[in-house]
Amino acid sequence: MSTATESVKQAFTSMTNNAKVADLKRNTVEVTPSTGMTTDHGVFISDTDNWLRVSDGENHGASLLEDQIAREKIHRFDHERIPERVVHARGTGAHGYFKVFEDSPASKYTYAPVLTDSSRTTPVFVRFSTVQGSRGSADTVRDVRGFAVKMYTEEGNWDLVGNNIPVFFIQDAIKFTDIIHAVKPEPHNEVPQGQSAHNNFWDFVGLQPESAHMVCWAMSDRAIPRSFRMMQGFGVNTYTLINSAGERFFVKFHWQPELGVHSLVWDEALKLAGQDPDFHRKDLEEAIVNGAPPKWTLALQIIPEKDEHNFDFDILDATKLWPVELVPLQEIGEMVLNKTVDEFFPETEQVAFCTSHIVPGIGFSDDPLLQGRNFSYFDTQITRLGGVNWEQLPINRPVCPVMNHHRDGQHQSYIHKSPVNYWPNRKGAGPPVPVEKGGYQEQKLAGIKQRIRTPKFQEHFNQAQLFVNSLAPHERAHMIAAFSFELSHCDDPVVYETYTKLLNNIDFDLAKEVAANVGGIVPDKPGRPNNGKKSFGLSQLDFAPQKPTVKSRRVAILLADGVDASGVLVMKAGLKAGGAVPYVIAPRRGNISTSGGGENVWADHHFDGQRSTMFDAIYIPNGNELYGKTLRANGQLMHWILEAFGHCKTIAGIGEGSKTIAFTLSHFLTELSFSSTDSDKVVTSYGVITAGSYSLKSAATDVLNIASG
Ligand code: HDD
Repeated sequence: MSTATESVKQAFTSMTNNAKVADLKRNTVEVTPSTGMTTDHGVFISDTDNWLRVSDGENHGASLLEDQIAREKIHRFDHERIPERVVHARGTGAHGYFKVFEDSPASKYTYAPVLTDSSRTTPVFVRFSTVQGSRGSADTVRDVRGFAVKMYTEEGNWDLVGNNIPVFFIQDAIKFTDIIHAVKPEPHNEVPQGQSAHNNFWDFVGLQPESAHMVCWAMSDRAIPRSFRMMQGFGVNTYTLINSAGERFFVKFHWQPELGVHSLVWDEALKLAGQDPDFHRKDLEEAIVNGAPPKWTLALQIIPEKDEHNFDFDILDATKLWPVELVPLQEIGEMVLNKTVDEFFPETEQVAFCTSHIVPGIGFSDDPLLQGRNFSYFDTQITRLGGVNWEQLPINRPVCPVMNHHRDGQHQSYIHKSPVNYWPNRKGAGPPVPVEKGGYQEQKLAGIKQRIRTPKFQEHFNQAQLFVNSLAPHERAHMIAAFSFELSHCDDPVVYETYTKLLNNIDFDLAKEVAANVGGIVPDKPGRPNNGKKSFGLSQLDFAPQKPTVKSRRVAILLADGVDASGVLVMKAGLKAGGAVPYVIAPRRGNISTSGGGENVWADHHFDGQRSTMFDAIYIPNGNELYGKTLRANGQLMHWILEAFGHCKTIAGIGEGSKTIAFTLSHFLTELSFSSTDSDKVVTSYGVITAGSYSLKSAATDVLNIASG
C-alpha cells in the first residue's frame, strides 16, 4: 500500500533523534547480502534446501536425523509462535516522542520531569489494538481500541495503558474475567471472531448494568474509527500526581488527536473487514512513511485531593468520566509518532505494558479497577513472554540504568559482576543500594477490609444518559443501528428482551426503536426520567481539527484510456503538495493512454483491485469524448461513485468526469437532481450528514482549492 520508497523511509527514520531507537540499535541486526548463512551456533551453511539423506545418487534413501542444519531449521520454526495477548491480541505500533509545552501548567501538580521538563524529549512506543479478536482478526471491527503508551523516561518506564473510550465496562477488576469471557468467542464453538454481536456478551451486560455507559460508547461511532490517528486516547483510570510541595491531586489523562476524531460508517467498516483486514495497520504505516506523522496533545483533568467527594459520582469509578464542564482539560505537551518498527515481532509483539509502571511524581489512586490491573499486566507477561525476564527484552528495557538484586529466571540475559545478590550485604555501601527518594512512595491507605461497593458506585445510568443526550442526530441514528445490529445477532429472546429493557433506563426513544427492530418488548413509558444533561467532548463533532487538512487522506483518481494527462498530473501534484496520498485507478493496472497522444498515465490498480471504501475521496478527471463514453459504460466505476456517495465521501470531477458523476448519481438516485453537468464545472457531492462529514467537507474544500489552483 505504501507509496514511499524504502530510501524515503530510511531517510525519515534517520531523522529521528530518539534515545530508545538508539538503544534498540544494540540489538538490531543489519542483514547484508555478503553475510554468509550460518547455524544459530555460527557454523556456515552451504545447503539449506536439501536434507542430508542416504542416496546412491539415483535413488532417495532415508533422511538422516543427524542433520543438525535441517533439525535446527525445523526446531526453530516449530516454536516460532508465542501465546497471543489474552485481550488486545490484534494491534500495531510505532515509535515517537513526547515533549512538554513550555507553558505547561503541570509543575503545579507534579514533580515528574516527564510531565514538567520542556527541555526533554521522551521516547515513546505506542501500540494500538482491538480488544476482542485474535491476532489475525480484522482491523475495522466494532470494538474498543487500545491506546497503550510506553514512555522511556530518564526515571524509568511509564506505561499509560489506555483506550479510545474514556470509561470501562466494569468497576472492579475482579469482574474482568467475566466481561472478557462473555465478549470473547463463545466456548462451545469459538464464534464469533472480532465481534460483540452474540448472546453471551449481551447476556452479561444485560445483567451487569454498570456496563451501560461503556456499552453506549461501544455502540457509538467511536468503536469504528477511521484511523488510529483520528481517535482520542484516555488513561481511563484515575491516577494521582504529587507536586514538590507534597500536595496530591487526582488526575485523568487524555490524548487529543491533531486530526480530530473521525469514524467509518458501519457499511464501510463491514466491507473493509473483508477487503482490507489490515486497513488500520497500513494506514498508520502509510502516514508515517509519507511524512504525515500523527500527533496528539496530552491534556490533564485535575481534582485536588480535598475535593475528592465533591461530585455526584465517585471519581474513582472507571465507569464514570469527569465532564469537562466540571473539570476542565489542561494541555501540557504533545506526542508524535514518527517511526515505524523495523521488525514486527521483537517490537510490536514483544512490547509489554504494565499499569503498575509509573515514575516518581505519578501515583495510583484507590480506583478498584486500576488496583487489579496493577496485578494483571506483569502477571500475564510471564506466560506470554515466557518468564520473568521479559523486561530485559530490547523493546521493554528502560533507557535509564536498571540495577537490583533480581537474578536468574528463564532467559536471563544480563551478567551481573558482583559477589553478592542480596541486601543488606557485607559490601555495605556497595551498589546497588536503595536511594533516598525512590518511586512508589505516595500511597494513601484508609479503611477496613470489606468486599463492598460504596453507594455512588451503584448508580449506573446518569452518565449513559449524559453520553446519549450529547450525541448529534446522526450519531444517535448510528447508535440505534448498532444496538439493533448487535441484538439481532442474539437469538435468545431472554438476551435481547433483557437488554432492550435495560436500554429503557437510558433513553425511552432509543429503547423503543431498538426493541421494535430486534423483536424486544417495546416499552410504553420510560424506565427512568432523562436527566436532560449534555457535556462537551462526547460528540465527535466537538473534535473538528483546528486546521482542516487533506494531509494523509487517500484519494482515488479514477480514469480510463483517453484521459486528459495534464488534468491528472496537476491534480496528483496538488494532492501531494497538500500531503494527501493519491492513487490512480483504471480498468487495468499499467499504462493508460491519454488524449492528444501525450505521455501515458500509470494506473496503480484496476477498478476491481481496490474499493471506494479504502479511500477518503474520489476524483474523475476530464478526457476525450470516447473516454467519457467508456467511463459511463463501466458498471464498476459507477459502483465506485455510488458507494462513495453512500458513504458521504467527497466526489469531484472535471469535464467528462463531472458528467460521469452526475450521470451516475442522477441515474441511480432519481430523487436527487444534479444541476451541474456543464463540462467546465467541478461537481461534488456529499450525502446526508454522517460522522466524519465535517472533515470530509473540509477535505472537499481543500481538494477543490488545490484542483482549481
Ligand atoms: Fe487491560 C491488555 C487497556 C482493564 C488486563 N489492556 C491491555 C491493552 C490495553 C488495555 C490497551 C493492550 C496493551 C498492549 O498493547 O500490549 N485494560 C485497558 C484499559 C482498561 C483495562 C483501558 C480499563 C481501564 N485490563 C483491564 C483489567 C484487567 C486487564 C481490569 C485485569 C484485571 N489487559 C489486561 C491483561 C492484558 C491487557 C490481561 C493482556 C495483554 C497484556 O495485558 O499485556 O493483563
